[in-house]
Amino acid sequence: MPRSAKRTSVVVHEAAPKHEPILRTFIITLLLLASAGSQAQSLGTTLVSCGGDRSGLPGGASISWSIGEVVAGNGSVTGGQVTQGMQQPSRIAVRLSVAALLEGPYNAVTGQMNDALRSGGWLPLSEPYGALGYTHVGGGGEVTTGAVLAVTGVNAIVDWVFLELRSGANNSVVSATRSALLQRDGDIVDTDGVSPVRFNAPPGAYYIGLKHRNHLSVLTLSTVVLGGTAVGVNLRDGSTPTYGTNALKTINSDRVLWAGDVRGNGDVKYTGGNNDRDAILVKVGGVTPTNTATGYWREDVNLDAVVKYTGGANDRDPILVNVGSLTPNNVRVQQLP
Ligand SMILES: [Ca+2]
Ligand SMILES: [Ca+2]
Ligand SMILES: [Ca+2]
Repeated sequence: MPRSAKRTSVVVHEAAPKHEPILRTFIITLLLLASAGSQAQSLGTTLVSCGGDRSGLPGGASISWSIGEVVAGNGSVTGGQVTQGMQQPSRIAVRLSVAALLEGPYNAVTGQMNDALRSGGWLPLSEPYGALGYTHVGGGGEVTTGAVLAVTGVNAIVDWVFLELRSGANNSVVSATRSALLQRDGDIVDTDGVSPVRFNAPPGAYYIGLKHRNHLSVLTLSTVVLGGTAVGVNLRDGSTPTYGTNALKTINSDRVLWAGDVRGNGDVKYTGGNNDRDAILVKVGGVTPTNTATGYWREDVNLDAVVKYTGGANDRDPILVNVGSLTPNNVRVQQLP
């Protein structure tokens, strides 16, 4: 029995390392390759140098940069931190205070705008323009707070607006955008409800553009030099020339953005293809013109939170008035380059 058991044990040992010759060949090949590599002594001199380039920035400025400096990270010191390497303490920004009026919610008696969207709780905390297809440059996704929308009086928020900085070298080129908030008295403020609007853009000369989701856009005729301290641009009193002809409507001594571009396609149109009137009818159901739709809708031309096709304070009449009540086939075209 013991001899038999020993013989069995030998058989097992012989059968197990079947692939050993292949493995051994592989390891030897690796060693040979490594040996051959270590004997190749033809490495030339390597020069490690600084690198760098110049990159364009929004607004036409440029920045020079290098990769030659070692950044070793932060270190703590008493009362603060030190960072090895160059550092920009904060992002370059310019600030802008635009004043403007929208015709839709404008009240010619008070000279202010209604804030029915806000008081009715319809005004969104997030800016609507990204979702509507407006192209943001640097801006977008702005969010405000319930506390900001709780403010009443002349500084109550009417709606979100869309501001553009266009290149001082070319008024067709949008350098930076921000969604901002419009107060009842026309002040356009940042998402905190009070501050001038901040753009991540270098100081310089810009054309200022203003858009609203159902009014015709407007652009300043001349550039405005912006910097870290807020600069005011008044589009409500006629003191700031605008691009094109009749880009703003005059009511009393005020200038207002033309209401009625429900489709947001750059015109106010009452009849014909893609007109702005039909969109209102569709919104109230398309069949019964006396129906209404409540909420935050682009078809709500006068921003009273109700889309209305007929009857008092309807949203259709301002479109007809703005193309000319006696010339319903006319089209009022947005004045932009
Ligand atoms: Ca104000
Ligand atoms: Ca239109
Ligand atoms: Ca309405």
